[in-house]
Amino acid sequence: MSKGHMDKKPVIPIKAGSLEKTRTSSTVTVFFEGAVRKKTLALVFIFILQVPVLYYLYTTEVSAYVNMKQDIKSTSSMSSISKLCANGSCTNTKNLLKLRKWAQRYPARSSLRHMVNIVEPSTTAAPSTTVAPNEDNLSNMTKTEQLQNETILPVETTTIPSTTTSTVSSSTTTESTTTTTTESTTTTTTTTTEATTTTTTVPEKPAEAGEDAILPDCPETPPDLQGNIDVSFAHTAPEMSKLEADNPLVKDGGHYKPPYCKALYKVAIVIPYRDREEHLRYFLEYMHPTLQRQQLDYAIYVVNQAGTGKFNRAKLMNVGYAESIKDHDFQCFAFHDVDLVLENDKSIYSCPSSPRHLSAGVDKFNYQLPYSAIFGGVTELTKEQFQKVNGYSNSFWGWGGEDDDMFNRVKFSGMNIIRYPMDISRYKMITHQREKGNEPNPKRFDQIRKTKDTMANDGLNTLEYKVVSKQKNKLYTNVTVDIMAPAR
Ligand code: UD2
Ligand code: MN
Repeated sequence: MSKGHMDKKPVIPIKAGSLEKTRTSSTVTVFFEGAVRKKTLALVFIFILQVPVLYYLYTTEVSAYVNMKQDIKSTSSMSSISKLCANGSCTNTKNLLKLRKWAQRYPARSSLRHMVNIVEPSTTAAPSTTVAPNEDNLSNMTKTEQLQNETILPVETTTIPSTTTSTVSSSTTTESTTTTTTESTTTTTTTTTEATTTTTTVPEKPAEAGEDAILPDCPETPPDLQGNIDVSFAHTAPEMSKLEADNPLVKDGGHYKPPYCKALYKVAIVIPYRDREEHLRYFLEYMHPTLQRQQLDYAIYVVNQAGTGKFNRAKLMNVGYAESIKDHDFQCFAFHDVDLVLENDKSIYSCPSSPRHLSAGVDKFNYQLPYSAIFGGVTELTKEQFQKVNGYSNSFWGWGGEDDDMFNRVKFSGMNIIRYPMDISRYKMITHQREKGNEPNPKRFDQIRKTKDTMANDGLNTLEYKVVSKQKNKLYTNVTVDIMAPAR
């Protein structure tokens, strides 16, 4: 086909007025056309009206939501979450979970914990306030341990009052009172003097804040446990200021609570003490992080024997118990030599249903039990168990025997001691000489033979002491105490 032929388009004739005719031919159509026009106008009008409304919604609600999501997703805008939650818009579970995650990632940010506390009450059911004892499996015990669980007849029931006959001279301290002790205590005082501003008046009754109620329970198995801990005393123990900086969440008398869950155990760590300043710093260096990983609500009490008389480890334990329960509602007590450092954090300081001997394996004894009935080093008893045995004896002056007497008390009260498996019960002991004033107690063998007869009238119910000073340092509560020691 030629090009000219292709360009010729057919012309369709239109009759004049035909379209007009079609449009106006029906009154019905006209009516509808009008209606449609009006409707369109109305729709257009409505649409126009929607614009500012939609714009308003977008700029406020939608963008806020988008921003919030971005903020929460972002790993660098903690302040955004803070703002979101602080103004009350962070109330749904997802955001809370995010917030909690954040808070866990940055435990040092007390503001985050504070926010969790503020936001959570409305969304989290309050968990029960009772402390569940850990189920300990006796089958975990070795043969030697089982041997020592032979049944011993319980002693006659004795009424043990929970109060002591202590005389608390003062709740605040002056430097001069503590410097009257030994040279090394003076060094400790340097630390406590630095912390003078944190010294607080010790309340008569435990002041338990209700803040715990809003946190979920911590898990039975703490997630951050690492198992074996590399403990060494080859280096010089860090200065107290460094230890304080390393443990920012420990405060107010060496007290720590897990920030984002409610601890299952409230534990007082009671340390009998005199003139072991470097040991204490090693202890704090290793034990604070370990106890934090164990997610315990714990505080450390260093019970410092004043003066130079004969040392009495057991009586100091009783004082630590009596003083700690004035401060907090502790349910569990770990009686702990200052020179023992735990080497496996799976040995959780949770009081079980039976008194527990924690330091079964000590490097000094080749990580073997020296004898099956040993109950020295580190032990744990619940408040009820400790009251049941009337605490420790107050009458063991000098080295030895007080631990065996406690073993007898437990047995004569109808209880057995238990232990963790030997691969977990591992401690390193700081090497030391025996101090003057802690010479072996020659009466100890005779005393141990009589536990059954003496325990009812020698212990918590006959405890007398005088608090020289009680100071809440950052990493531990120092109780310097006059226990009326005979001269060495
Ligand atoms: C064993 C026991 C210990 C205790 C002692 C006998 C183990 C692992 N250890 O330890 O629990 O029964 O025999 O009394 O089973 N202390 C001071 N300053 C002193 C003297 C003692 O702070 O001047 C404290 C300190 O906490 C020390 C503890 O008392 O760790 C026990 O004294 P030790 O270490 O001299 O006795 P040791 O190692 O023979
Ligand atoms: Mn020792």
